[in-house]
Amino acid sequence: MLIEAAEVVVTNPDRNFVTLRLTTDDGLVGLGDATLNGREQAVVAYLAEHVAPLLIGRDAHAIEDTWQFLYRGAYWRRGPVTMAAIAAVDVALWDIKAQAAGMPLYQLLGGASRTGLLAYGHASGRDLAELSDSIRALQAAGFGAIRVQTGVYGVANDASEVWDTAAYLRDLPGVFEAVRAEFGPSLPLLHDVHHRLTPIQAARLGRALEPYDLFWLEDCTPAENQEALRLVRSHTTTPLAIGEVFNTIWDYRSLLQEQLIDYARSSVTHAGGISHLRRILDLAALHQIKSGMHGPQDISPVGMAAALHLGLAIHNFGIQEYARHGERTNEVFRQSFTFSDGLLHPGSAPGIGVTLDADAAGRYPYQAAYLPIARLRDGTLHDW
Ligand code: GCO
Ligand code: MG
Repeated sequence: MLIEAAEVVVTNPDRNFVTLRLTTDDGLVGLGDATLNGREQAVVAYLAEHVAPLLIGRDAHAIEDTWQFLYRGAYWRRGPVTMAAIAAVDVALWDIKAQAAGMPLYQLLGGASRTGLLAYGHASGRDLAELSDSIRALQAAGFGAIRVQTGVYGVANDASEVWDTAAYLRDLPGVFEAVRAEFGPSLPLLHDVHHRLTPIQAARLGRALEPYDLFWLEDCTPAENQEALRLVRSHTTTPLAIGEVFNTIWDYRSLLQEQLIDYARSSVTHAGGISHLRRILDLAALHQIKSGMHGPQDISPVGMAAALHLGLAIHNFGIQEYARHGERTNEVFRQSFTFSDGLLHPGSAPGIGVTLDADAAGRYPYQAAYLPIARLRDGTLHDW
């Protein structure tokens, strides 16, 4: 079975998405998500100009050899653009292989290791009243785990935000005290620091939040310097999640081998696809670290579906982020996965279970859009 066509589809139903569509000489169509929020066109060019021409005529079943060909054959390795492009090819080929086998992809990855995947949703609010309403709305929608953000990140609706670390460190414990008082001790609560603290500030926050028993504290400090987490780890037992901006196993090496984190956050879309993220999570499993795959709205339904198939099969699944997509996105991407009683399931459709409606996609052209930035009160640029 040979790859006969490789097309890059860019569409913007509720936000920009980049999708690779591979077609075989047997007429099978595989999809891969290649969306890199704010840098979408870089991946489009990488795929359309440099990868797609090389794929035509290759054996569609040769997933591992194609992965190695794209990783080693490019000479220039790693990085978010390269690994998103490789991920899209990898997932599209796994989609094709599972369709050819007539089974949902998770069956090729070892079969189901659980009945469903615990999902968490995003609650936010500019004050405690708004936050409480947001949490209740997610509970009503069936979520059994909730990410709590307030006053910062997640509610900023302008392109830049003023950030005040001292105020954040002073106020956040009180937010969780109020949430625990209203929603009780057992609701799994998560929080995303979004790379904004120094290691010692992160250590202080982790310790201050211990009474509120978080499921995880995410991106507590920028982790390119993986060793920085040794300081945080030595001061707090609050579970740590890191990795949504990581794209290869090399980004995680110390974090995993020294058990400096509890959850690895990479998505299939940004970490080289199913083939590579599985390697990362197998290394994580050696150190009792679980998955916490990134699942915001800028991971497309194709990337989400791939994450669910992998998450259902691996033993060390932890939790799946599920920000839910808008109506127009669901019009473009027809999905088989389901969400009920707090659990996601990839479904039993052959492949990854997502189809792309090209006509609908064509109705929503690309529009450049960028992530917000944050600045300190004195104007210094800060991590958003
Ligand atoms: C999360 C992430 C996102 C990112 C976004 C970047 O935990 O879901 O931090 O909110 O900001 O995915 O594109
Ligand atoms: Mg995050």
